[in-house]
Amino acid sequence: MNVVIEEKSKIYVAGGDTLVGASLLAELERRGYRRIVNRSVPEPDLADPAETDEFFRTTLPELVFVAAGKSGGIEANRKYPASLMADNLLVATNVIRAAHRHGVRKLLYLASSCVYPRLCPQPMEVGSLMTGPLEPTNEAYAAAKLAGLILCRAYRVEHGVNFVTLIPANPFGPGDDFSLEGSHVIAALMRRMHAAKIRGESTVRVWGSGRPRREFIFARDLADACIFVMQRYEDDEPINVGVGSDLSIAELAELVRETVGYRGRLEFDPGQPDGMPAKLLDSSRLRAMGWRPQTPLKTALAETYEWFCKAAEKEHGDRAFL
Ligand code: GFB
Repeated sequence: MNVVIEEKSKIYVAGGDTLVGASLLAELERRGYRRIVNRSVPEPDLADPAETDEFFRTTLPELVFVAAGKSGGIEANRKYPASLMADNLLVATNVIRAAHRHGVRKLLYLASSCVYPRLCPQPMEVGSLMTGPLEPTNEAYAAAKLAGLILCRAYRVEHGVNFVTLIPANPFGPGDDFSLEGSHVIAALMRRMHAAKIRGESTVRVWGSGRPRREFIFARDLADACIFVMQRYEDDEPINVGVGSDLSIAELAELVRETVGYRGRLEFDPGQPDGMPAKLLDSSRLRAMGWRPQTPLKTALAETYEWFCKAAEKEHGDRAFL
């Protein structure tokens, strides 16, 4: 049942305004796919079942990438667990149901690496899913993502549809959320160090102990992997998508400092939560299928920072962060 995405395939990226969704749209367009639903029809409110159903009924996409649903870093997860969980449950349910009802040929659901247990053996294998308690700081969001993953599997069992799940490492890149409350670590540190550089401040705070380890994937590489998986992966078991290596938050902070050109000191704040101690995915299955990430971390950080500087300047002009 391998799916060949043809130039004329009708494709819908649910959540075209999210980091991963926007990267997917850019990548699909770069490859010459012409019939992208997002380009001609505005996306509905995917938390609304009737609107979502009507959108699928009228647009009839053949292939659907599900990159929709609210998300955020550790702080947003601590403050807004109910909003994040409810939105992601609604979006997953509405999109998956409508996709089945309106005959979508294949659907790719994007989960998140926080679906693994807090103390999962590293690297995290799909077999470890649901073998232990979730990380408390993102339990609600993770439970919703797990529900989406299981819902895809349930639709396969009950209706024989071709719905698959991809579990990505932590994505980042141009277009990321750089807001104080919503950002993940890379965007947050870039923003803070950029501001400190401009204001001439001597220290920048880094949350937590600096010891947690994370695996990061550049959004463009993740988009490439999503298209690869859409074309070649058919199993009911989710597939991990990572780059195969991780680093500590302290190491990451140093890399961001180099990228930004900030010369001050980094100060760790143990009063802030660490979240999961480690989150490295076992991506051997995808590797064995021949997929490789294209962008080294340093290059990806530089590209992200360049985008951020331009966006900040556009919004605030010379007064950015002064
Ligand atoms: O990126 P982040 O919020 O995502 O945090 P998670 C990663 C690590 O960076 C944590 C540390 O150990 C944070 O304590 N960190 C240091 C910071 N400074 C900062 C900062 O200024 N901002 C932020 N945000 N972190 C999220 C989950 O977990 O990742 C979601 O909450 C989702 O559910 C997403 O899975 C991919 O990897 O900890």
